[in-house]
Amino acid sequence: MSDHELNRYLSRWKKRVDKELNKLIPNIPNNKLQSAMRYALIDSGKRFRPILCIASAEAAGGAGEDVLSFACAIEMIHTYSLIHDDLPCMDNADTRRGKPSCHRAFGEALAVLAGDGLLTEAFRIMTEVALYPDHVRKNLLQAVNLISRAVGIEGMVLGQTLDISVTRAKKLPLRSLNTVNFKKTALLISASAASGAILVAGLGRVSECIRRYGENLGMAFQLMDDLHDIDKDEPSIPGIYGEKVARDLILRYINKSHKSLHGLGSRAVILHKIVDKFFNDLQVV
Ligand code: GRG
Repeated sequence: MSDHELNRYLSRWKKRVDKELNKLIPNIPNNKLQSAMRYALIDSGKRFRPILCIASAEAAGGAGEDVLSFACAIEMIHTYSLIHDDLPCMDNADTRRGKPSCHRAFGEALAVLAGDGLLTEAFRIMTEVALYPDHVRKNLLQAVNLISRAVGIEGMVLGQTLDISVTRAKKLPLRSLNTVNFKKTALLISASAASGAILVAGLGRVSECIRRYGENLGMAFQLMDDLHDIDKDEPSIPGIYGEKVARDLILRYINKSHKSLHGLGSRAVILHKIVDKFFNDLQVV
């Protein structure tokens, strides 16, 4: 697969995800809650996590369309985390996805509720059996359980809690920073990929390879983000241990991500290409 073909693949699925999200959270006049949800969600973001879910479903022998609603629900969870992360009581960010953050545009109370709404609606969509064909329905429970664990009190919510508590510490062990990255970012990316495979093929060797692929990709993803935005007030691996340590770690995670897919052969070509693109685009080396 050429780079051009991968770009076409990514842009085709991004459009498909955007169209579906637009249907799932419709524009209802005079509905402030839904307007705030749509403001944060619609026409923004790379759609990295839903596309990973779709590409993984295909790598596991299924059809991307069959997991589309589930993939959109994952994007809704991701968007909720961004809205809440930007709040004054968290990162206090004025902008997100190239425009004023949700609380800047709609006020704090509505932004909190928009995040709550996106999170809750995501679980409704993941479990709305009418949205899925029979062979996917039977795997919904396993996939939803994986996503819940990834974003819950042992996953992203705990990661964010740890992140807040380490913010004032000066020198943190690498292991603690890795734990924050793992919980805050890598678990959802890993679960996005693995859920696609679980939905079409059930739990098993293939979904396990893809889960590990996503875990390593997720760790590299967070380190890349830190590398491009070294914030002196925020403890991060490149900030505390230097860019070289971060770059070396990214290379190790990228290699492990590729290696995790070895058992899948040519079915995993798009998953490999996604790592390469992500790696090249950010010009790590
Ligand atoms: C508030 C419970 C709670 C959790 C927040 C994920 C997170 C935890 C906060 C977001 C802040 C952040 C920079 C997290 C690191 C992960 C990351 C790089 C998110 C941005 O994801 P992209 O690059 O963004 O996929 P787009 O906008 O393209 O979707």
